[in-house]
Amino acid sequence: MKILLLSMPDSFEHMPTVGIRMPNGALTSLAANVDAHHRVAVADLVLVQDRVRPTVCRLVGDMNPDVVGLSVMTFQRETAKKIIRLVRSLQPNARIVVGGYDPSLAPEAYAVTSACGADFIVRGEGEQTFQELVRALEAGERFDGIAGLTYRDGEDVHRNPDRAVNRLRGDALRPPKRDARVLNGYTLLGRPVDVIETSRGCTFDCSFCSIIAMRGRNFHTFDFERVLDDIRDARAHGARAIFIVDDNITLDVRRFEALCRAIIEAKLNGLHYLVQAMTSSIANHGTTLAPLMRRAGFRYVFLGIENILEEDLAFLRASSKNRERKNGKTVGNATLTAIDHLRRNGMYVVGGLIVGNPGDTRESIEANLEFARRHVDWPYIQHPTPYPGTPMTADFRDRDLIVSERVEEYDGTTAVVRSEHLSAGEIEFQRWRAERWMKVRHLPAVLRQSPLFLLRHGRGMMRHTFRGCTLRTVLGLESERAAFERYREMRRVERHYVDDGDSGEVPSVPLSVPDLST
Ligand code: B12
Ligand code: SF4
Repeated sequence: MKILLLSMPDSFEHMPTVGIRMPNGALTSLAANVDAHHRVAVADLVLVQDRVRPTVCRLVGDMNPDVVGLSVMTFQRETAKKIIRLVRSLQPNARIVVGGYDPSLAPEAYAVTSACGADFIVRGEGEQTFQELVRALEAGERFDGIAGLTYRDGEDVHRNPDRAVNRLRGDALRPPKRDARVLNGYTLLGRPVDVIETSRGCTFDCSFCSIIAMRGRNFHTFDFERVLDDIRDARAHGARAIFIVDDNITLDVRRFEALCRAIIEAKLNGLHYLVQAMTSSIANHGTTLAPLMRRAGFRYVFLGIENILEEDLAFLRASSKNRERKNGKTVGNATLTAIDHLRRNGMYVVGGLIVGNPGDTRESIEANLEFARRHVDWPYIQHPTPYPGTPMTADFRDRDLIVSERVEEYDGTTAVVRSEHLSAGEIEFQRWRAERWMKVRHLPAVLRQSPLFLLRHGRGMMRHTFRGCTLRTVLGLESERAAFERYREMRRVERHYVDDGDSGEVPSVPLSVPDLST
């Protein structure tokens, strides 16, 4: 069968495509794990953000796919629906499959109408479910035995039982098939970038995170041989930077240290690595871990600081992963020690913070912003976002603090919830105004690492960072609020990655769609 797999073009404020265009790791893994005789093409639409419609038309026209699969996050839902509608108009017989976080956690949103609904929803991990689905489609068999699948049959929707998570041992999953990609141009500040995985899952239960609703609390690892081969393959396909997309690689610190050693021994430490990490693991093991990470080639570490105030950490259920321990005793918050270990070993800290929680005031947000100004290299400050299925969403709903149900705004930097003291707009304004200048301060570091990139794209990066501002704003002739409103309007307009052909706009689907789980 001919299979076209697409990831959505939507990006958010901290991922300007001028500097960052990451591949979607799910699609190459799905491509590798269907039976070998199928023809699979993978297209990451973030690479063609300004020409989504012609690209999809060309791909569908060239390939005449039997199956089109879409990988979707929640804030990309509306774009996904437009693309489904477009594909249906071009290739009415193609079967449409959706997967990823949003279809898994809000399957009801994808099966409402035949015009923009999907035929199949793959919930949770996708490789095996998709493999079995493609087999069934090819053989004309029934779908009722395929775990993890929701499917439409006429007007009926069937939800098969969940699939158990993959334990990743041995040959459970074939490594990603990067040759299936039909678009190129992945970049991280001028370096060709790729993604790899070494493990899946996490055993914590932070209230804002989608992982637990997606797959439960568990942690499974790939063998190092597979990981090293995967890195070699990414390098052979041109990558010079590798983003390790594990949910939480720092859960098992001894394993992470061994992985660093394996990377060094395999002489794969000439690449630049980026990773997400818990502050507690880095703080409590930094003396041995951080130097090893540096020798292995780690450059940027995304630290899940979440918030510097205990009350907010408790709300986010992120206190335990941010604790520093000495001699078996908790001695306080781990963040500063973790930052110190990383920086002393020449790594940059991407500071993940979440501001705008229910109890937040102007002062508590400012305390977090001031912390970011002083201690992180690149701010990654977000607002709490009520993604489907997370405990935090239920909490915000109970307190009646959600102000927007338009999921296309659920990108993390658009405030869609208010606090008990501040409006959503005020929260976003406060963050936006402060964060732009923090990003400017990192430019000398970018210049040192990627001088050519900065020469070529520095203006574009600045234009993105200060979107909405004009000369009048810089000269103080208009208020920053005016610039902020202009920025929000630009953001609203740029969310329309696909013109819809007919009405131009697709109305948001209300979250209270009927339960289709029978
Ligand atoms: C890597 C990553 C990124 C990377 C790369 C994203 C990319 N290009 O894919 C970067 C850093 C760019 C990123 C950014 C963002 N991310 Co992100 N990211 C992740 C992370 C860490 C791992 C995802 C991954 O690659 N896993 C490995 C692959 C193999 O697994 P997978 O994606 O789950 O795919 C499997 C299944 O979902 C399924 N599947 C997926 N797609 C499809 C498609 C089909 C057809 C089928 C059949 C199956 C299927 O099968 C796959 C294989 O088993 C997750 C989870 C986490 N711990 O935080 C968050 C996560 C996906 N990100 C999230 C979010 C919100 C974002 C941001 C909006 C903001 C933010 N919080 O940072 C931005 C926006 C991105 C943008 N386009 O601008 C949320 C999504 C929540 C939701 N409900 O939508 C997650 C879950 C984190 C969270 N906060 O809970 N992200
Ligand atoms: S530690 Fe990270 S991956 Fe684990 S639940 Fe918390 S945010 Fe999610």
